[in-house]
Amino acid sequence: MNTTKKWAGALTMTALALAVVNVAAQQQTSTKSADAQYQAAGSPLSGEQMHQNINPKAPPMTEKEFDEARKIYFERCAGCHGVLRKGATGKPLTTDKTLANGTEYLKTFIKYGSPGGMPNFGTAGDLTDPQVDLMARYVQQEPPTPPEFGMKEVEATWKVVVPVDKRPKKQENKFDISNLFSVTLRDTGEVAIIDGASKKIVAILPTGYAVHISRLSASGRYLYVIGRDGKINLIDLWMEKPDTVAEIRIGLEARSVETSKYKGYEDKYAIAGAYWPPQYIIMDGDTLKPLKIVSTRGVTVDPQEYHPEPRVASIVASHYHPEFVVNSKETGKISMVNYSDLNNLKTTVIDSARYLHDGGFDKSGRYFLVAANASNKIAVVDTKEDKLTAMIDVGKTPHPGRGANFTDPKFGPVWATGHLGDESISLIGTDPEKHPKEAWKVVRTLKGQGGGSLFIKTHPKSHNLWVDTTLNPDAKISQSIAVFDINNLDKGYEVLPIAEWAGLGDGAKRVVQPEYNKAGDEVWFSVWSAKDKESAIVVVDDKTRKLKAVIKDAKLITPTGKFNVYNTQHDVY
Ligand code: DHE
Repeated sequence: MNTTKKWAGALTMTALALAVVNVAAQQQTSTKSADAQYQAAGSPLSGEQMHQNINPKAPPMTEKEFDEARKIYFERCAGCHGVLRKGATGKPLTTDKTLANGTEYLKTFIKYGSPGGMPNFGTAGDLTDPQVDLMARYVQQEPPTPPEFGMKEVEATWKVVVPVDKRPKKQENKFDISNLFSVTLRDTGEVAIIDGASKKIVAILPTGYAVHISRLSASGRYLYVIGRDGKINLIDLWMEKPDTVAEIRIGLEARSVETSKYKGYEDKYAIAGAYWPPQYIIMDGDTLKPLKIVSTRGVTVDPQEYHPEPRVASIVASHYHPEFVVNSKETGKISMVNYSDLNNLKTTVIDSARYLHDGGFDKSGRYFLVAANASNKIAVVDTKEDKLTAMIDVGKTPHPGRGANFTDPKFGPVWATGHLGDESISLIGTDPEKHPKEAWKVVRTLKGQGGGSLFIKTHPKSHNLWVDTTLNPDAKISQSIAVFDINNLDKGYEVLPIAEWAGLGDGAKRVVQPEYNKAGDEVWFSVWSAKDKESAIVVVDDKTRKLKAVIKDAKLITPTGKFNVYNTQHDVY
């Protein structure tokens, strides 16, 4: 840690105002809410050098204590409260607030949690009493600032492993590339490339830490994967054994990557969004050469005030203009970034609501629907007109992944999302021309197994709608999947015991992210356990809903996201 003042060493605590003990919070001893559990994943920033000013009004800490607290903060708290503690899904923890609350009050919150969603870190056994005390003192210090990551730092990480002229001129392997799956092996820092037909692992490639998503170039030749640590691997699927041909780090923490899809720009550009520093970077598509960095720092939609840390959430590529659709979480702004002239960058900024997270296109590919999760809304953007089409109230904390498009027998084309915060599944009408009355309204609400849903999926050739409940606290629910018949939605859902079908030993065995093969006749599910436990991928026959295959391998550690090349390339979901 780079301290600007010397630490005075351990001192006794200064006098502190005793805070009112929140009885409701004390009584709350339940497990973490699905939402809090989801946000609580560790940030790679815990290992970064940071700049720190001491706050003389805060209870003193030794440098060692401070370092330990900082690590805990980035592992457990930053996801909700933000790097600079300005607040996101969690409340702001800036020192004007924390100093006013005082140590005892803060300790109560950290230990017992709150009905508002703060996890009970103490009583749940995640933090010891001394650690609770440590964190209560830490949040009264000024938040340390991680370093910036500008072009100099980005360029220093850029590596072209195989130059473009040394790469294959045509496909050198025999795989059906369009039916390969890129599978995140979250805790080993790898992706597995699995052949959809044989279900064999074709390659396991080292990547950044905990790859979050994979995306394809417009041609389907190049695969881009991004780690939480901001590292992108560009993988050439034409090589005899697909492998990394270029890599780069675009920031210190990141989740999203996308490629240019507009006619004339196929395979030309890639873009990636960072959580820290809050910025996105446009790169050459085939080498990852960094071309342009744009900061997302700015003013929130409501209230209109400056936010220093608007993390870049989902990014998709427009089919109507040479544009990327970049969603900034904390400001609630959707930027349509035109990449036709990078030196004179034109961006249309659309106000929606906070906090923007994940989303996908409607069936036509014209409208992009994105979850504003803390506002319990879906924002709809018309990528042809570059305008906000609608803001739609849905259930609690929508989490669609890319969502699911299908034709409701009564209401016509719809796009659906599940929710982290309740069991509802909202179906939104998406055809303003033939079904204007239903367009951009919730036309139907289904009742699923429970809250904690992360992903929902169907396929144009299927009549099944699959809804996971990965983060539901009830193991029976998190280890199974609900499937609805699209032609008979009133009938309710059938439950398939996916984790049981995997035939694994003990472990969390959370069922996560349905993904179709190219033909749309089978669905893949990850059965996700901890790093030291066995996990698997379960393949279900879409027509019969019966088990088709279980993919197991000692190297298949913590599989989460799976991205079928064709479906990802063509936005089929
Ligand atoms: Fe994700 C998509 C962020 C936790 C698996 N996740 C996304 C996207 C964002 C995001 C911004 C959209 C990218 C896009 O479309 O461009 N995810 C975050 C978080 O900030 C969060 C809440 C906490 C964290 O620390 O990362 C988080 N995500 C998780 C998980 O715990 C999951 C289940 C397991 C994991 O790998 O970490 C997870 N996220 C995924 C997957 C997708 C995703 C599989 C892509 C789904 C798809 O079908 O497109």
